[in-house]
Amino acid sequence: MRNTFKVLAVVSLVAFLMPLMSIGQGGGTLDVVKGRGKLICGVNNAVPGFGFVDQQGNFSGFDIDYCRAVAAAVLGDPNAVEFRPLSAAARFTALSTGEIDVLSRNTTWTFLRDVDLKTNFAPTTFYDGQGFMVRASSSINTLTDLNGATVCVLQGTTTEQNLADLARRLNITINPLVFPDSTTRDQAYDQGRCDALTTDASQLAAVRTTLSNPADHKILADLISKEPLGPVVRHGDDQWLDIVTWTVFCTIAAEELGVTSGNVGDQISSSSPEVRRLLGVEGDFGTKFGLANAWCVNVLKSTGNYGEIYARNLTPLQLPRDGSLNALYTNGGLLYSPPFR
Ligand SMILES: N[C@@H](CCC(=O)N[C@@H](CS)C(=O)NCC(=O)O)C(=O)O
Repeated sequence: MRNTFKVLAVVSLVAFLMPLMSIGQGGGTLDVVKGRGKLICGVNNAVPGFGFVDQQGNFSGFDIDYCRAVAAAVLGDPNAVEFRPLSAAARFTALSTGEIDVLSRNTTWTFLRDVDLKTNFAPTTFYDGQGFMVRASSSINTLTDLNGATVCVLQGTTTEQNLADLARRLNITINPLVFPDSTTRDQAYDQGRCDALTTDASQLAAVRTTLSNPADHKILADLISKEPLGPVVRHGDDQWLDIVTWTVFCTIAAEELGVTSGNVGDQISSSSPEVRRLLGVEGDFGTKFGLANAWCVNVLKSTGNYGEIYARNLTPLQLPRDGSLNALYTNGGLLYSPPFR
């Protein structure tokens, strides 16, 4: 009798834990998302251009568009997304526990995040680097001038780690003043509690516009790190990683092949073999990973190709694309999709 109870208890515990374990390991995310009818995307809500929510609760930005692109690829609807705002420090726990299906929150691909936190990074969507802002009147002009400086920085970021590395590398003293969110960090800098503010360079110009007197601040020319940003999923679900990966490549390849949100309807009758495979007219590529063959058409109709996503969200921030790492490889940049074949 006792043994029967034990067996029953173990069986019910396993039955209860199995779905959680499979989510924890990332298995079956596609089925979970399809069953739920919406994607849950971990995002930023405080960084204009990348991930931002307005007073009406509308989310916008480059990373937000990649959430919409995945929803369009998987569910055929770019609006079938719940955006889950996450702090920098909380984002990886939210991913590993299955609270979110994908993280799209200006997140840098690093060895430890990939290997130790057991995540997988989709291709880089934005190549960033870490920079500094100081008062225009300050005598800080180069990195070594930061010796003795107090620097405002966000907790749980590569920014915080790179700052410590910089001090070690240059053998100088830097006093970090660490904040849990960028609003309090920026206010502290504005109030003069720090000599410098450091973050991803893509953010610095936007942060400057929010200060009481933007013209009183200058951005140093030096960048101290590589910050390849892109969407992130859990280890252990190759199909889901493939879907997020090729959704990014769909936007990049489309730009290279000249397919846009405006002409995708016409391009379906293109005679180019690769355009035909990209748009699912030939090759049944969608069904190979559990999606409709028009998955990339749905992405392009919703968000447009990479160039359109960039122009809509990042060009207004005065982040020029030409001559940057974020240009297509055909234009001297690093954006390069493997072939659709
Ligand atoms: N790319 C870096 C930094 C990411 C990051 O958190 N950046 C700031 C940009 S200002 C941010 O997201 N701030 C918004 C907030 O946490 O309130 C990383 O992955 O650790």
